[in-house]
Amino acid sequence: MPRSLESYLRPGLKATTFCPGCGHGILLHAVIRAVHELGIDRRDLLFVSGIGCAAWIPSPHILADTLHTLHGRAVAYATGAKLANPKLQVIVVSGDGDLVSIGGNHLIHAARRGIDLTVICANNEIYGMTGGQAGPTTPGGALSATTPAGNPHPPFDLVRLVLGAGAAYVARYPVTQPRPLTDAIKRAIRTPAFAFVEVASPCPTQFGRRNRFDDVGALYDRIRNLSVSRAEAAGRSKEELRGRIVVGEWTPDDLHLAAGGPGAGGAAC
Ligand SMILES: Cc1ncc(C[n+]2csc(CCOP(=O)(O)OP(=O)(O)O)c2C)c(N)n1
Ligand code: SF4
Ligand SMILES: [Mg+2]
Repeated sequence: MPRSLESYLRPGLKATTFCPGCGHGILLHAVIRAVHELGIDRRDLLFVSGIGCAAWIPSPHILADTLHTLHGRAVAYATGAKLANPKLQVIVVSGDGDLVSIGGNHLIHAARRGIDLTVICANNEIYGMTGGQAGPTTPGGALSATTPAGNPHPPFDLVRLVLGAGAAYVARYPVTQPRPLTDAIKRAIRTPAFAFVEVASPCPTQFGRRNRFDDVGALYDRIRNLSVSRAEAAGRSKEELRGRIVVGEWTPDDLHLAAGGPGAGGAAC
């Protein structure tokens, strides 16, 4: 991280909480850079997270107000904070399990109500912190602690889920595209309504090892190779897009389009 951004880290931090190769560290950098480039006064910022490895992105790392809350309840706490102090720039950063599994109802109803929140979902396609259980974003066929014979269920397409629920701005980028990811976070923060950014963030320890990506580089190559832009996706059939990560930005006008997320609709492993 460049020296100019170091002031965003809490003094006394000796080490990151993440395993070597975890994508969440890259996302931490993107969030800090976005806030820095927008020039937001740190006293106007509140980060909210639930429980999980991703929930450690803001707290204990970022030197700003942070609410590290209960598993699945980050969006509920964020809603309360925003209602109590509408001037606050409230940014939720949490995991796919936290936001979409146990917290799924809070997510879709906050989108439906149009609450002015920015929600950043670190999607590593698994419950990382608790030992690699499958969740609603785990690709079909993927191996996990709870699907040793392969996940029989298709994952949610988070872009379509949140857009369908009423979000004003939705984006999806992998951590392998840090610049477009940072710009998307900036646009989400600037959106004066419910905005959501899904971030494909590899988990080498729980997803990678179980799915035979012993080499961290190969796990990043997987995300890189699966990613296709909206423009590239436009000319491809549903079958061709199965398991691909369609990246880009969406608004309510795009609701009729199929998006296609990490592992969406089929085996990506
Ligand atoms: C009410 C409740 N249920 C279950 C848990 C256990 N738990 C903690 S974190 C977690 C999953 C986290 O997964 P995710 O949000 O995807 O974050 P990751 O660790 O993958 O980044 C679970 C099931 C809990 N702490 N509280
Ligand atoms: S278990 Fe996975 S998500 Fe958690 S810190 Fe390690 S690599 Fe990252
Ligand atoms: Mg996860």
